[in-house]
Amino acid sequence: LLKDRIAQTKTTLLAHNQAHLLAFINTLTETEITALLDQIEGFNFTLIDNLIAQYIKSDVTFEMPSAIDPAPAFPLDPDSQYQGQYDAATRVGEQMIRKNQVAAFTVAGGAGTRLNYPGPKGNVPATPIQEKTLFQLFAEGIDAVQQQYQCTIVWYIMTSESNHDETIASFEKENYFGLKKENVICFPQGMMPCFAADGKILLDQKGVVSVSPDGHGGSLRALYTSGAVQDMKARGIEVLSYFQIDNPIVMPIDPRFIGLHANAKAGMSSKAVIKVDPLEKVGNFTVVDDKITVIEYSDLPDEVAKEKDKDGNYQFMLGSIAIHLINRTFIEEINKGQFSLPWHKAIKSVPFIDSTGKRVTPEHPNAVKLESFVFDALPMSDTSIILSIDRNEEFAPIKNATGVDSRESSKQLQINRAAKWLTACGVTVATKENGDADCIIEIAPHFAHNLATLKSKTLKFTNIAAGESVYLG
Ligand code: UD2
Repeated sequence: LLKDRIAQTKTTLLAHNQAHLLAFINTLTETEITALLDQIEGFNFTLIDNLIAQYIKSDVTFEMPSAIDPAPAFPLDPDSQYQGQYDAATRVGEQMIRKNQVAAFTVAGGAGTRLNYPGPKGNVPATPIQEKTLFQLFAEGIDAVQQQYQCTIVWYIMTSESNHDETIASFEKENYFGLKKENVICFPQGMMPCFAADGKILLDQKGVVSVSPDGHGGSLRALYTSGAVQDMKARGIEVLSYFQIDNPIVMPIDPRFIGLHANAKAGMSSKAVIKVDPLEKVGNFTVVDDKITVIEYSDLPDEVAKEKDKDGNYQFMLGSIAIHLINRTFIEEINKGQFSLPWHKAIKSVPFIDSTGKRVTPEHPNAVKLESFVFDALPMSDTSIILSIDRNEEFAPIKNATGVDSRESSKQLQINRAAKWLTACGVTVATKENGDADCIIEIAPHFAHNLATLKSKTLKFTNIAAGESVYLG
């Protein structure tokens, strides 16, 4: 039987110019051979051939649309008319939350190579005093919403092959951080083979093909194939609140955003920040063919990014911080329609087995990884809204080991937000000349997950002096 499988796989691989994947089969045990065949049989070689032609062998460049317009957004500072809309939307969102129609969804399948942290990024200690992990922080944030609205918030988490078991183990070890185990659902995303520049798939070991996660865009298929969407349907969940694992101050569930999205009958929506400058490295919200479309910073020519309107203001200042709402029915519809997202190419250093069977760890980028991006699904939605938000309130990413977007910079942003909330409650907080809080503050989501909740608390102090450490938990 095994011989037959090997022969069949060989024929397929020869037809697709990938026969080298079985080059070391004679050195493998039967179990290793079976695992290798399982892996290879899982690939769609017709798709892979197309990808190699389109993305690896050709010098693919982004095709700039012939016309792009700035995207409209609900403003950060509403006038009285918008305020009325916002208040009504908040009531709608709260109603949906109370009816258990909203779930949280975290994409946590990335390799996190820039952070250089072993294991799931959700285990990174993130908060300034208690060093709570990202998983714990989100769990507490989700539970705070459950308490506030006396509801159930199911939490879907997309992992990848390389961190799925460890993610589950982290939740098991910590007793799901107080959440009910049946309401935390982890599922792995799809994997893509890694390619050499000539289109040959790389071997990671003699019996293991080199693969990497297929990008956060893979979530739209993985939600469907894993059964998560069916689970949502069974529980009456209509909307997923999508956020990345790397942003500790994200609002896991935002009633106003949910209400604006629902009232507009949108399929997929986004939050946006005003970029700090036109070339900031985040996706750009634009309108292409009447559809909200994100163009990655690397694809938007600098001269377009810097275009000004007739009043002299930069036109394309709405940046994507990867916070979305996605309807269950939208995911069902696109999957029934055999959707495909464009692939984006990343050139990386990937260890491989060379033709002599030696494992090489290259010093320079040698491989192509292909990823799809979730925001590329936005134009598939008939309607899509954008809500402008204050980055100081909702965006403190942890991406790098040091410097910009590191744990350190994120902690300062977390402290600054806590200081701002406390100041709004009448507390005097020591501040540095550059505006940063000159103390260490951490507010646990269980204590207050937003300013309104903090305002309802009786605080036992009116002042935080320079160098002081205050934990509200
Ligand atoms: C992303 C956005 C950028 C901006 C920024 C905000 C892209 C291409 N760019 O940049 O426009 O919004 O975030 O912080 O998205 N992930 C998976 N599976 C994968 C790959 C990634 O789950 O296969 C998760 C990963 O765990 C993380 C998130 O997606 O939570 C972001 O991934 P990234 O580091 O590739 O995106 P980044 O920071 O370059």
